[in-house]
Amino acid sequence: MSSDRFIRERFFPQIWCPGCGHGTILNNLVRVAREMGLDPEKVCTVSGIGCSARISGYLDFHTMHTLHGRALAFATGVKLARPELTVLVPMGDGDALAIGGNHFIHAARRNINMTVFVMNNRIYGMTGGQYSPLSGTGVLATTAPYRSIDRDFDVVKLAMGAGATFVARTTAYHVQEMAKLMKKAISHKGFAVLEILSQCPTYFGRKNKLGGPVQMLEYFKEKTVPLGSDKLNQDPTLIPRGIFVEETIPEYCDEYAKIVALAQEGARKRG
Ligand SMILES: Cc1ncc(C[n+]2csc(CCOP(=O)(O)OP(=O)(O)O)c2C)c(N)n1
Repeated sequence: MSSDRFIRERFFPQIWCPGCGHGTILNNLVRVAREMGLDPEKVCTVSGIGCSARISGYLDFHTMHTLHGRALAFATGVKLARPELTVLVPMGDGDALAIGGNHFIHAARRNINMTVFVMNNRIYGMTGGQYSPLSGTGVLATTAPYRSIDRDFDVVKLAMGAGATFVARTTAYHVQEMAKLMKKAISHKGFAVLEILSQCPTYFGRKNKLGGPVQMLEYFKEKTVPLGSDKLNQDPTLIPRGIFVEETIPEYCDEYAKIVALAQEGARKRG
């Protein structure tokens, strides 16, 4: 099947700024869908609101563009109603972990079979560069003109703590690794989280004087290392990439189907 089959051409040109990492993620998702032989009729992409969330418009699957921070609630409904669908949930860091943080924790805890891509650009891109829970201290943002004093947190650790059964991290620089991890995350039966560090040159980069998209990609190249690398012990500022958790435990829709069967059996017995 050609890549065109996965693209909704009438939504183009896309809205992202030149050099935005989100375009690389879209490109890879299309490639991965083609290489995995996904049937577009059997995939549902559910997103909230944000630059990242726009990705669902560009993919010619079943798609739902829902409410900021509520993509996982909608995705849970879709998956429970139609468990045979492959459910993909692309989210921004604000969408997933500020307004949507509680949904993120509980979807992970349930181990419902879907794949979350946290497109982490450490800023609210769509609304003009407000700082997000993942911006971290010392960052300049439109809502932190004298630098942010709020600490960030580690998405990977949060996902692991909340019980996600596949947790991985990559960056927009590591394109082939990203494709590999996307395939693994999509194939995983359970709640899969793939954090993708993505550059926002317009708000995060410009405000923090990080240079253009090329310099921001070089930062990902230099400041991240594969999990297990010795360098992680030598330099605590390095960010590990790779698969942190991959485990199989009962999946939520399967367990729910068993409860439905029990309830039906009970109803039959009662007459
Ligand atoms: C309930 C609600 N609150 C706030 C907004 C405004 N809003 C739209 S997108 C967004 C943040 C987007 O940032 P992020 O999720 O990190 O994605 P990005 O645009 O950076 O990809 C906000 C605050 C909204 N649409 N709905």
